[in-house]
Amino acid sequence: MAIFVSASFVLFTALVPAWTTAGQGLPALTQTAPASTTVTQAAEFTVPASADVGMNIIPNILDPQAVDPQHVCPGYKASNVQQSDAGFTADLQLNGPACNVYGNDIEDLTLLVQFQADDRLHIQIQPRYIGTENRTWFLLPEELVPRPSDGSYAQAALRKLDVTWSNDPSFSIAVKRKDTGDVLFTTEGKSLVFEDQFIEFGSSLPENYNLYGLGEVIHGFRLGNNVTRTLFAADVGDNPDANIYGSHPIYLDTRYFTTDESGELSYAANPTDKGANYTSYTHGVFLRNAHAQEVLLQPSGITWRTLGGIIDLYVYSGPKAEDVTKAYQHSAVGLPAMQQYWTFGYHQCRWGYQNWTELQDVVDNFAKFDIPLETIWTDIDYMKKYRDFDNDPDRYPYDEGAQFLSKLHANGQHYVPIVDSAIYAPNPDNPLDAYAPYDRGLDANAFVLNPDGSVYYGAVWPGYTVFPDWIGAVLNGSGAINWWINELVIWSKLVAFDGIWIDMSEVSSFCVGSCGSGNLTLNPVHPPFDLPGEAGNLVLDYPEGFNLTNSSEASTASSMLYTQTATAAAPSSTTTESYFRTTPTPGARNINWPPYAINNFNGDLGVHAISPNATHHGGYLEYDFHNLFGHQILNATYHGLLAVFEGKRPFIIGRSTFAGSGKWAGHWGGDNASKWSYMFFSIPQALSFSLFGIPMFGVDTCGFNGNTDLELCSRWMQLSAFFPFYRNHNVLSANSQEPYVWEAVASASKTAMHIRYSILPYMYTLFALANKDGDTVMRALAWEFPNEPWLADADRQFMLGGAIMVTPCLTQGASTVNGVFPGVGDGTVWYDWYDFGPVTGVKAGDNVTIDAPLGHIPVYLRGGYVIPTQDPGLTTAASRKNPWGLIVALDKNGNASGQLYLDDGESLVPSETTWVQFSATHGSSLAIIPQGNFVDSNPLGNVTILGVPSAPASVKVNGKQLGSAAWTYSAEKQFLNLSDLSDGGLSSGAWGSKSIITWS
Ligand code: MIG
Repeated sequence: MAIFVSASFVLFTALVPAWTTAGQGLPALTQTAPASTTVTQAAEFTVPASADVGMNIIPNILDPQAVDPQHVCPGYKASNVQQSDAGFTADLQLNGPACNVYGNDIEDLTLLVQFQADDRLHIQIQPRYIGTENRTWFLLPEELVPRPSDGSYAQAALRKLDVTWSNDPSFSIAVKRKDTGDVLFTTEGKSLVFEDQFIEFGSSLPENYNLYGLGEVIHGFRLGNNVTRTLFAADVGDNPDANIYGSHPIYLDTRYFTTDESGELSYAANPTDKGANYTSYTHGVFLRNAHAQEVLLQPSGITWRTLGGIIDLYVYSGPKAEDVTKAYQHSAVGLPAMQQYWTFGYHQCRWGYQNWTELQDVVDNFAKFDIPLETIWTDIDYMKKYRDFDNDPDRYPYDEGAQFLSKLHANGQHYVPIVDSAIYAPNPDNPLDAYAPYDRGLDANAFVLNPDGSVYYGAVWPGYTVFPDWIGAVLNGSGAINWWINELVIWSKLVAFDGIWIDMSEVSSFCVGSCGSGNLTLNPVHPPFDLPGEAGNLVLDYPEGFNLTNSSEASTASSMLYTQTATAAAPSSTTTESYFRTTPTPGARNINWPPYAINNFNGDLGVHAISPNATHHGGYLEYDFHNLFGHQILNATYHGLLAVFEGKRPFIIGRSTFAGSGKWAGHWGGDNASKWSYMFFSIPQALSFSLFGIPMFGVDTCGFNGNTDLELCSRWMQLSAFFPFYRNHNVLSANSQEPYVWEAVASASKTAMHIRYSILPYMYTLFALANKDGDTVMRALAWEFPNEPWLADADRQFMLGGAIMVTPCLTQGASTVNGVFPGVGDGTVWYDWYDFGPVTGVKAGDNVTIDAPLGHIPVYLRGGYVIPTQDPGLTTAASRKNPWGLIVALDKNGNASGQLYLDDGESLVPSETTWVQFSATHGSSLAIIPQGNFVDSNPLGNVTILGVPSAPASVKVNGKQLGSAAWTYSAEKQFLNLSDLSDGGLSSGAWGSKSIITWS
């Protein structure tokens, strides 16, 4: 990384990092500055790269000198056990001399066990004297992260879980599933460690366990038993296994069993026998703790380590995965936000769209090539010197933008700009540099502070910046949220955006500490690194597939990437490198350098983020709230958009998320690369966000960093067409990758978009169900087929709802893909989307080779489901005016069911809604039963019934016989198609009243 330092710059050390006022050591930092304080555009000062270097930290898990808390800590003893209707409470007291291993031991704790619901158990362990010792930072405020209610307890007989505890050799607690006696979580054999800066607890787990979740991480869906999950929001690329943007301290644990003749279950550690009968049980564990933490998954079990807070643990009994995710969303984090209909259209983005004219060209090109385009996005290019809420007057002027946007909107299309998390702090000596959002924010006490109460100044894109203080706003009533809402409202009058993309919300800062304090006269400041494309730093790499001519090489390359881990190599024992380690200080926390060093990808917690001792209004430390910035900016933006678009559902895509962000926003997968491995990783990442309750998920299609190519981009445009959030995004200066750039990609995209837009009613209905009941949208095969243990790690295929299975080709050079057809052992029928024919001759667990030439993505329909469709248009608005269709995929008994949700597609609380239930029975009739007051006047234009074994003699709609020209039957593929239902009165208002279609 180059540093821009010219000869006229002199050395100076006027930094006031945040920690100086906290009385902690000042790391050696030097910075160069112009000799004069007059800032000119020509000599733009650069924060030196050294300003973003912290202490040389060795992560505890890699440190040969690290002490294992289990070797030195005494654990606790329980006493004063009190039973109640809700469960029980006890006192816990340290069971020996304090170990103070990575903090100060807390002598006295309290235990609370509550059976909050039949299927939900709460275990809470916290310091006994929080109130009297004024250490409220132990408790995560409910205003920031609500607690599951403990209001109505489950009667003992109804409880699905059971709890036992022991004092031998020290306190431990175990949770059992009552049905099966299976121990789900037990701390037995592990001492509880509870210190002011370090908590450790954990559970042994069965051999070869199946755990999922604990994100955000780039990893296969099943986590395996040899990975440490670090949860600490970081501005980094999508490095496999590392901590990245979001924190979701929840996992699902699925266990497979065989049953003997007497009905006795036995745990199946290697359930590979395709002929055996398996059943599975899934439970979930949520730790309501927002501190920096890590979870060690080892062959023997799970160890949870957190740098603060309390043990606030919720166990969900399931027994199906969907029971857990529903209960988790209902009780703890909230149901996902309903999205506007248009958000399911195709989104085009890139870093590097230079001006409105270029944007118009892109929009025009989609039209020219007949490719659906719903939304055009702009990255930071539109901003005036990277300042939020401020357009560049030359490249993105407001007047020209108004014309562009009114034309776009008239065409039924939309526009979403990026908004960064940090706010420019202008040069106080230069009146021309004034920046009103900053001034208004200062007046509103909207920004994060230093420990001494002065404003904290970090550095991001625009130069030195301040950071909105969401924590102070929520907990202390300071002004960030109202200020942010107001800024969005003001800017919305200049730019008619339709949604907001939130970036850098970890929250990122390009220097350590308050590096801007005393230095604001140096603004504007260039970031401490070259931008892609700048200073000869071009994205010149050849696409990954460039030199690979056969698939075996490609799969080797991909598997290498897959296994690559982001953790630093463990230092050899002969290393002479000296690391910065801290030890506990009696009576005080070491805020900037906690004694337990998590395996943070950025190293020192203060690197590329605001400092842990940055202080929120009300005195709250960033240390205790770091993982919540990205969550709370989504909350503030949600309310901002409600103010801009009264009564309409806010559309927000955010980078950093926390448990519960789904109730406000969706998420994109962050900075992936144009590589085959990253296309694969998009599936497990999406499935994880399903279980986190953030279904509005998608990744940078065709890849962000690096150059993509025709083959990868074709495959990826087709794959992402089945993700709820469908956006192509590219890094600055990489080759263009809009779908029209290659003929083959254009054609592949159109094929896939034709399917996507056809099934929009199905996708929208899935979202309504997610919003109503906590259903997932993208689903793992294992969730839908819980009796097939060989699906436990299946993440190269996925389901969209219960009805659609996608089996994408993820291998460079390949023209076939291997896939399973789950459920066939139990009689599930699958139909090919393209020719409607049933899949035959497949046995349970078979890996079938499926044709997948470039431009074709295998998609299957599951028997037993009715899928509502609508003829696709080039926009969702056009689609919504088209005739409806139904695909009725009969199961082996001739039955199928499904539903359709209808409303205006945008209202937060729609006044008119309709649910339509579809139910096919006996292989001879389909009932359509609408309920509600939303009126839709489009006809039912087409009904296709799959799995009809012989040609019917007559087809009737509402008792009226259809003419023979109105339907056809395929004997070869065994489907019946009704292409004209007008005789049955369905030529308009398909869902106006009850209808029945019969064939026999
Ligand atoms: O420091 O706005 O993840 O999507 O294109 C990089 C520029 C900032 C990171 C986002 C990426 C976006 C880029 N941003």
